[in-house]
Amino acid sequence: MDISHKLEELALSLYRIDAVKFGDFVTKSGIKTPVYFDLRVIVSYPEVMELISLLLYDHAIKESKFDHVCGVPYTALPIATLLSVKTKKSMLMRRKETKSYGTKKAIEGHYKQGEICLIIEDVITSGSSVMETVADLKKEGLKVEEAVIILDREQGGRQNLESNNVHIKSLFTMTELINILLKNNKISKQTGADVINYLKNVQAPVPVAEVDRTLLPYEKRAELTSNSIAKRLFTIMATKKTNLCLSVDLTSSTKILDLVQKVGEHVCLVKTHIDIVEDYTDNFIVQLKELAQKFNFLVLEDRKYADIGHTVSLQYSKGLYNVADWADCVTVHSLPGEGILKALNDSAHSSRGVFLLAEMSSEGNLITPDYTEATVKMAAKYPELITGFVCQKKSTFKDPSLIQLTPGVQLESSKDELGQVYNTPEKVILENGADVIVVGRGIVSAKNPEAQAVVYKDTLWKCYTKRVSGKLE
Ligand code: 5BU
Repeated sequence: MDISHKLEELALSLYRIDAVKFGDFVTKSGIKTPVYFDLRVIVSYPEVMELISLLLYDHAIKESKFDHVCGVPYTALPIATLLSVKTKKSMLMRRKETKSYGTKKAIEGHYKQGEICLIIEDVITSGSSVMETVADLKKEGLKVEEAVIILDREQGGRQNLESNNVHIKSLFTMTELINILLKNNKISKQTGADVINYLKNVQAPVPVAEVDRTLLPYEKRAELTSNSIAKRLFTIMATKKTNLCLSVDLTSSTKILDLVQKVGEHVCLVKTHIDIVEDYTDNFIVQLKELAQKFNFLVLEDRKYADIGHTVSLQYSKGLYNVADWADCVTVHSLPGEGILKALNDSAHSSRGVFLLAEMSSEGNLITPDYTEATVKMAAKYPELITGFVCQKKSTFKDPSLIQLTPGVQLESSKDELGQVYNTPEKVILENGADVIVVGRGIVSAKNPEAQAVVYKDTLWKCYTKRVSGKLE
């Protein structure tokens, strides 16, 4: 077929069915635009859908090698379907909605690792929607080398995608489309000039290349954080060469101080449950803080606050323990909503931090993926307060300035009789993204806790250095 003739026919059809509009609009990437392309309407025009799929096939796909097609949700899905049928290649579908249950897959369809998937998209501006689909497909072990597009708005999307090794073929650039409409007197010279001028001046923001937080060394991450405790903790870890947090779950203050005296030099953080101490006195805290000073570690009170903001601010700064006075950081549940963070933000002084609980280590806990995601979002509003998350998975958050504190760790995988689940240092650091590793009974109940703390410290640090070297096999 005569491709240029068919392309002209398509351009005019798109104009006729209002898939290309001229006026004042804002794109998905937040850019003001005098021209808007909305292909959602094509489902009402089967002849236009057929023409698009024929042109994509002839112009862009015939020569390509691939095993699957995947449309970027949602507008490109019907086109991808037509192309799947035409090429007799299977289709994959990416779920766009947040997954409510852990078992729901991001990619639907049958595929094998290493197979090649071709992306179909209607319009690219920054290229970020295509990149999201590419990222999900790559997570499944699929190869993605090429995307075929109906319209390239010429605002940086092509360059962004090419720099991520996704090659682009498009039916039209915006300039080509405008020229066809001008030639056929569908738009005025002024409108055409406005659009061309706009394209020259307005480029889509380049999506920031995503850094894998777990590959950055602690000292680099110390520079990125807005929370003073995270900065100190990253720095302590880097200088003392330890990412071990001792969870000192003993009920006698003398035993706690005795143990901390022995292992203080090997840890970056000591985690307390102050309400289990049977002989609490203010002097106990004075001595604990002296050890913290001497050995250069921070103190985390694992209080897991979970009440309304007003109550939590009282629990935090009043009462027998006056936690606000001495704990460098505390653990907090997101369950009651943002008020709990507002309360702590107001009552904590500037050199304090919060670890927000995004996941738990215990078997059968009721935290869902949606809860975790909402927790991470909530934290983003309080960068100066939040030190990091208590969580179990690398994918839980991306921000390299925050710290992943992971409990449930022993040298061998196991469980206790009350549902605590233990993973190994290798698993939590190399696979699950842990930055600070909480060990309680693994050290506290050992015959020689000091020697055992050294074993943990060395093993954990080895895993961390392997991780940041990037040489994971
Ligand atoms: P263990 O002896 O290593 O099992 O102690 C783990 C500590 O971490 C203990 O103080 C718990 O209260 C704490 N913890 C946990 O184990 N799992 C979690 O998800 C959270 C805290 Br949050």
